[in-house]
Amino acid sequence: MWSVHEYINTGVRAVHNLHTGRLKLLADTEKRERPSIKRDTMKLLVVSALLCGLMVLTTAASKRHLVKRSTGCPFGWTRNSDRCFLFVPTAMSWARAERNCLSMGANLASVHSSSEYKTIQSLTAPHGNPKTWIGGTDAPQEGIWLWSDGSSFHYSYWCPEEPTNGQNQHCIQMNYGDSKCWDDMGCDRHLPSVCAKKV
Ligand SMILES: [Ca+2]
Ligand SMILES: [Ca+2]
Repeated sequence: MWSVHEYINTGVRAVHNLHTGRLKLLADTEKRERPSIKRDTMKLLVVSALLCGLMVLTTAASKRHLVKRSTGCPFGWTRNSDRCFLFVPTAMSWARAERNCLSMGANLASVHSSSEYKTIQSLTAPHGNPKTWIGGTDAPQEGIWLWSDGSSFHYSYWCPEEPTNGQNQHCIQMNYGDSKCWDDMGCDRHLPSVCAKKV
């Protein structure tokens, strides 16, 4: 018959044979193993915590990525290729319309292809296709048309006989006439507008 003893505050443990009275120290191996087990447990906890942290960060990053990929544009803006477009129904002069676009990190829309023009027209359609400012102007020099966003002016959709520069017309309104084409118009006329900015 054996009895296990632990001597208080010594950490020494022994087995006591009740028949023979022999004491056998047995604590050495166990005493050495216990701190090791504690260290392993701590390591496991730390590694688990790090893994949890990484999973949280990875999940958050992937969610941000998904949000960016799914919208690409601010709420209410419409994406076409690498740009976002916004129809602004409030009637303003061309310069105020440009300044309003600038306040949103955009410019009045430039147009570089018929498909782009169709996209912009689709934004004005729900409002009845009103005459609307886009970003073309020849105000700096008559007859040299520029886009306010600095991009190249290589595509145009002028109406027949336009631009006329009648009475110093230096800004482009779209949706003009039955063909909903472009016309040069006095820049102080108050019209809705379309803003555009890069994604
Ligand atoms: Ca002009
Ligand atoms: Ca004109």
